[in-house]
Formats: sequence, structure tokens, C-alpha cells
Amino acid sequence: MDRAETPSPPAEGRAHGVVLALAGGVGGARMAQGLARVLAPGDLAIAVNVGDDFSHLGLSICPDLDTVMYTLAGVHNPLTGWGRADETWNFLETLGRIGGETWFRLGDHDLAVHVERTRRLREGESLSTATAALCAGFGIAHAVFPVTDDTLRTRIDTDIGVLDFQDYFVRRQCAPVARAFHYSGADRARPSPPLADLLGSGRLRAIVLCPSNPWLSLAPMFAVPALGALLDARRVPVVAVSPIVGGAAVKGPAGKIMRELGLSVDVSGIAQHYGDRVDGWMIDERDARHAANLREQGRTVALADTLMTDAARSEALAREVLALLDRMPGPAV
Ligand code: FO1
Repeated sequence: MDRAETPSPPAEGRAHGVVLALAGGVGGARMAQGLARVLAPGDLAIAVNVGDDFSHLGLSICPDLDTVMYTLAGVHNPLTGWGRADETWNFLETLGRIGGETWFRLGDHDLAVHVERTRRLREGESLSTATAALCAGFGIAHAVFPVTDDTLRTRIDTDIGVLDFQDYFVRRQCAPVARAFHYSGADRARPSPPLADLLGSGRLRAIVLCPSNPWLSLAPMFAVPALGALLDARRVPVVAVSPIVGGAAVKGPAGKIMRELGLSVDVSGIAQHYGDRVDGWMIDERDARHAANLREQGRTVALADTLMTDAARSEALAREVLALLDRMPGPAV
């Protein structure tokens, strides 16, 4: 197993404080990996979406937490982004043969994590505690934690009815037309203890919205009242990395959802969606034509090659994001 890369020392002169990355899905995991290669564990915290979590085959499955964990540990499947590299499928093959559900593909290495997490949760551990133990098992030094330990589930209101997340995303491959999104349990969701500690520590330097799906990965996190309130209070700079490059989503259904919501599938559509919550934009150099408009709206804008096709590219983008942060006005006192 590859140990998580030793993060290179943080660049000198960087404002102190903790960067909080909000991550979900493959784009979020890649951005988190890049940030973890640049920032020391004490300078970065990664809060992960739990809206995709579900109970399947009697197991508690947390796809976004696992995708971040595997990516930081360097053991993720580089083609799909989710699940493990060097995976084998004996469990799933036999499950299929005995009539079990195989639409959600669980590989043999991956299965160990679902079984161990389920055991820990059944024994009364919180999701944050179980996540910390699993990440330690994969040699991850950085703080990776769920946005909440409470139950929060994304459901999609579509032309064929309201669907649970994995039914929409995996089983139906995002084919149904999305009309609205619900984050059930969000109104009662407390920030996880690691997140609450950070928010209360006075050490929060900035928030980075990773290039995750705004509706499926980031909105469920914003729906956690304490986090949404922090974003609305605008006490710390918020930088977003656009998940739309050159008029399309880098991966996943964000472009299709934007069309279904009547948004233009480009940087301006994404910026319109986030509105005043974002102070700084990291957009791809292919979308340079949108920079002027964002600047006119008072946003700080940086351009870079934002396609994170390998760990080195993720690290390079992370450095650009942190350089953008350094250009932002500091946290309001
Ligand atoms: N995505 C798929 O499209 N098909 C799958 O069979 C699948 C299995 C799977 C197993 C574990 C895991 O952590 C993720 C898995 N994913 C699969 C991806 C997952 O649905 C998405 O990564 C998130 O839920 C949304 O980003």
C-alpha cells in the first residue's frame, strides 16, 4: 500500500490557520489529495459529504469518505476515481451467483472497509471516530472527517419520482431528469465534532469548495445549518474551484443537471449558482473569457490548468488555489 505522500513543507509566509476543504466525489478527492501534498496536517482539514451514504447488503456504505480516503492513501482506482486499485471481484461474482444485488459494485479490498465501518458503527462508534480509525489504517496523516455524524441523505426529485441517491446515480446512471434536490435530515444535522472544533477554534483561515458536484456533493454540506451559517456570515474567504471546464463537467452529471435546471453549462452558470457565497474563483484557463465578468462582480479570479489527471497535477492546482487564497483579503476580525 502506498503511504500517503509526505506533504512538502508549506510555502513560507503563508497566513497561519487551517484551510477547510469541502469535498465530495472524485473531483473533491483529487483536490483534497493535491492540498494534502502541499499543506501539513495541521494546516488542512477535509470535510466530506455524507449525502451519498446508504445501507446496502446490511453494510453502512460511505462512498465519498472512501473515495477521499483511498485517494489520499494513493490506492484508489485511477480510472473510475472511486473504489480500489488492483481490485478483485470474487465476493461480487459469488453474490451474483446466489441471487444477491450486484448493481452497486463492491470489490474485495473495498469490502473490508465497509465491513469494518459497519462493525464500528454497530458497536456505537460515531462516523467521525470510525473514519479516523480507517484513515489511520491507511496511513493518512491529514484530518478527514464527515461533515456530520447525523443522518443526512440526498434525494433527487426527478421526472420518475423522488429517488434515493445511489438509485439515481448508479442504478439509473443519472438518466432521470432532475427537478429538485432534498437533503433529508439536514435541518437536524449537527457539524461533526472535528468540524465543530475547527469552526469554534478561531483558527479557520479559509474554505475551499473543491470541484465537486454543487447539487450532489456540496449542497448537502451547505445544508448543515452550522456550515451554511458560516458561509452566509462570510467571515472567512471562500474559494471555489469550478467543476465545469470548457462548457462541460469534468466528470459526472453536473452539466446534465445544470441543463435540467436551466443554468448555462459554463463558469457563469456555476458562479450564478454559488452567488455571494464565493469570494474567489479558480477557473480553467480554457474559460478565461469568464474572468472579466467574475471580477466585475467583485470576485478575485485565478486561471490555471484545472484538469487533475494525476497527483502531480492535483498538487500543482492546489498550489495555485493557495496562491489565490493568499491574494484574498484575510478573515474578517
Ligand atoms: N459508482 C458507479 O457508477 N457504479 C458503482 O458500481 C459504484 C460502486 C461504488 C462502490 C464503492 C464506492 O465508494 C463508490 C462506488 N461508486 C460507484 C461511486 C459512488 O456512487 C459515487 O462515487 C458517489 O456516491 C458520488 O460521487
